[in-house]
Formats: sequence, structure tokens, C-alpha cells
Amino acid sequence: MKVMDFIEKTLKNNKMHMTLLDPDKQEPEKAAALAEKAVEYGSDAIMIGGSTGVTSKNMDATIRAIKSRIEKPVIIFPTSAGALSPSADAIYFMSLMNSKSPVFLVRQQMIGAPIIKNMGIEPIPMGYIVIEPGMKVGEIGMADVIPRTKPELAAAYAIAAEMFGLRLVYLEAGSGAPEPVPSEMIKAVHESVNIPLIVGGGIRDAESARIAVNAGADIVVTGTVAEDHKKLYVLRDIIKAVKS
Ligand code: 1GP
Repeated sequence: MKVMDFIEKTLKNNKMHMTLLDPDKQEPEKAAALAEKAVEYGSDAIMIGGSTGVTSKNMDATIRAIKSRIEKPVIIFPTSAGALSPSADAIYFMSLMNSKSPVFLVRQQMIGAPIIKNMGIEPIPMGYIVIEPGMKVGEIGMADVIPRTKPELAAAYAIAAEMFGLRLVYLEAGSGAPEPVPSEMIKAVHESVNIPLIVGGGIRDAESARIAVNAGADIVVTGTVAEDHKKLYVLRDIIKAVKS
């Protein structure tokens, strides 16, 4: 089954959780062990990506190690066209919609598109919107970050994403953000579009995950909490909150 079909099918009955692992932050075997734990706790897919230090070598090695241990989809969350892998099940083919640079709007995508086509991995078109503070991805992606007080601006970008025919929209506060995307903003976007809404960045406890889901997030992404082996119980509680 295609990964997008799996996402749509799962969302018919349930909210989803995805675990983000950065291939630059641990060895492939460690990433695979973390992915296995996350899936055991109920995470629906593993996303692989990071803002810096991602190469096609560590991307491919990490994906292969993970795929040898789990059945759930492994999706590339790309930084650039220079760090792709044919071992993934799919790639978020995304445009950073509020970037000030055409590099992140369409140029990296132009460079990557023929490579992805040759590799035969499934592209999932996604509108990526970076919310204040945006953290590293906001800086690197030259985002004109959406102020936390402007839910209508995030909603307008999301409507544009849907009108472009993109299949998913992602509200991103940035990995390690001190606070997640505000619930009013999630609600405004949820009420404005019919495509599934992904929310991530700064979700570090079950309560924040519950708030995001109650506001209308369809898919919750956590990265940082999955990186600390000693804090995996937090990941378990977050996944439980998303699914309940
Ligand atoms: C970043 O939304 C993801 O792209 C996850 O963020 O690391 O803060 O969970 P965290």
C-alpha cells in the first residue's frame, strides 16, 4: 500500500503519531532501536531528517537499519536534494511555503525531483509552514516565521497549500521549540482546510500532545523526546495521549 493511502486510511479512525529521528544524532543501530521502541508504543511511522549534518550516507544507513527492524513506513523528511535514499518508503515532497528564498520554495525540489523519480520512492506533496520561533529550520530555511499571534496567516498559507493540490500541511514550531504551535492557530488551520494537518516542534509531554489533537491536529510529530533513551516513557505517554 502507498504510504499516503496508509495515512488516509489510518486517519479515518484514528489520530496519528510520527517519530522524527535525526540521522546525524545517533548511529544507525541506535536509531533502529529507538524506532522499534516508538513503534512498540504505537507510533505510526518514522520520519528521518534534520536541519544540519544529514548526508545521503547517514540517511541511507539509518533508514536501512530501521527498515530491518520495523514494518511501519519510513519517510524522508528532507533537508536538501543532496541527502536522499532509495531505501525509504516515501518522501515528504515539501515546499517551505513561508520561506523568503526560492531555494526552499521550489529550487531544491527541482534538483531533487528527477533523483526521487529515478529512485522510485513515493513523493507525498506537503506544504510546510514554519511558526515562530522556528528554531534551526526557520533560520536555515530562511523562513519569514509566522508570528504566534497570527493564526489567520497560518490558515491562509494552509488554504493556499490545499489549493495547490498538496496532500498534507505541516505546522512547525521548530525542533526543540520552547513552546509548541499555539492551539488557536492549530484550530484556525483545522477549520480552514480538509487536508490532514501535521503539527510538530516543542511537544514534550502528553498534555501538549492532547492540546494539539483537541485543537484539530491529525498527526503529531515528536523528535526530541525520542532521542533520550531514558525519557522514552514520555514518548509512550505522548503516543497514548494522541491515540486516546
Ligand atoms: C521538528 O516537528 C519536529 O521538525 C519535531 O520537533 O524535536 O521539538 O519534537 P521536536
